[in-house]
Amino acid sequence: MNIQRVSDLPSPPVRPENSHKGTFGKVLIIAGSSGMSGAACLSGMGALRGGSGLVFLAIPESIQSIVATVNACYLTIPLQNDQQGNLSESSKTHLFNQLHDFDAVAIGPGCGQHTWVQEVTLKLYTELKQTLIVDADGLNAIATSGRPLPKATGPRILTPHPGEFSRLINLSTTEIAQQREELSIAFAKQHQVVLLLKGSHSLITDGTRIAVNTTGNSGLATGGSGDVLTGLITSLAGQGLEAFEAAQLAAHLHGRAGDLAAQQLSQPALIASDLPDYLPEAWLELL
Ligand code: NPW
Ligand code: AMP
Ligand code: MG
Repeated sequence: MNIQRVSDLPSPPVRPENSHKGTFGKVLIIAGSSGMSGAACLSGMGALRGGSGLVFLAIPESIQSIVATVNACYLTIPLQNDQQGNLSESSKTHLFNQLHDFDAVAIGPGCGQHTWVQEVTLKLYTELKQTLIVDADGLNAIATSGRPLPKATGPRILTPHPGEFSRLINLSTTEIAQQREELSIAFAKQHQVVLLLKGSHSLITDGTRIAVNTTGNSGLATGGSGDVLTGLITSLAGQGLEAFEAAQLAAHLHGRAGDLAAQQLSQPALIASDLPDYLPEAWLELL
């Protein structure tokens, strides 16, 4: 297989002196559900510390007040859904009518496996022109749709952990562990996406290039860690980084934040909400 191995990190997004918040991207993350409001908050923090100018969180109305008070910098879009898990027509219209305004969109962290998550994920996947990051329940929605991955209308970044990848490709996590690179490259090539297969030494591939992330430690194996990563990737894509580069740089920064956090806090005591606090130091190493 003729694949380019990438070891150099991409340059961080340029921050011109004569700039404003619009310069640094307006991103939307569709996340959270009752019981998993934390996933929305953590991905929002990843996006804010990633450098985005504006971070919008589209979240179920029932958790809006919780999420909005976690950080004053979040902008929130409430989603009304009924007891069957369907999104109201007014919420759909409101959400879809403003999509053109965003520089990058993510769906999945903590969304749960509701009907609306599948509907919105598939609609975004097939219609959104901008970069879409699909994580967690966005990936589960694709896996349970019973259909092959549809054709995309813009760049797509999929960020499964081995359990989520196993649901997407119908192989066991043991089989995946035995041929991580081959399976990731084949999937990215077949579906023309960027795949970030998470774990120790996460892989990032677009089917023609592969990067192996060298940062991070087992302290990152803690609930919510991947949700922070999703926000960070979305932020970098929203600042104009090409999909492969956004995923590669985000994986590096996320892992470095984990390494710096572990030096101070230890690996066992590291929790996902620590990561945004260590992203500034991880950034400073690159600037
Ligand atoms: P095991 O446990 O080893 O048998 P799920 P999730 C497997 C949200 N969160 N290597 C694992 O296998 C997320 O965003 C919300 C091998 C198990 O079978 C999602 O929306 C939080 N196997 C939702 O929760 C904080 C691996 O996959 C399965 C593996 C569910 O996401 C937590 C578990 O994966 C969380 O982020 C690996 N490296 N990693 C919040 N505070 O709101 C996993 N597996 O069922 O997709 O569950 O990842 O927790
Ligand atoms: P998630 O399972 O979605 O919460 O994502 C977990 C995040 O932590 C991913 O970015 C993984 O690459 C990272 N991670 C998990 N376990 C390890 C590990 N043992 N070493 C390095 N990174 C890890
Ligand atoms: Mg996750």
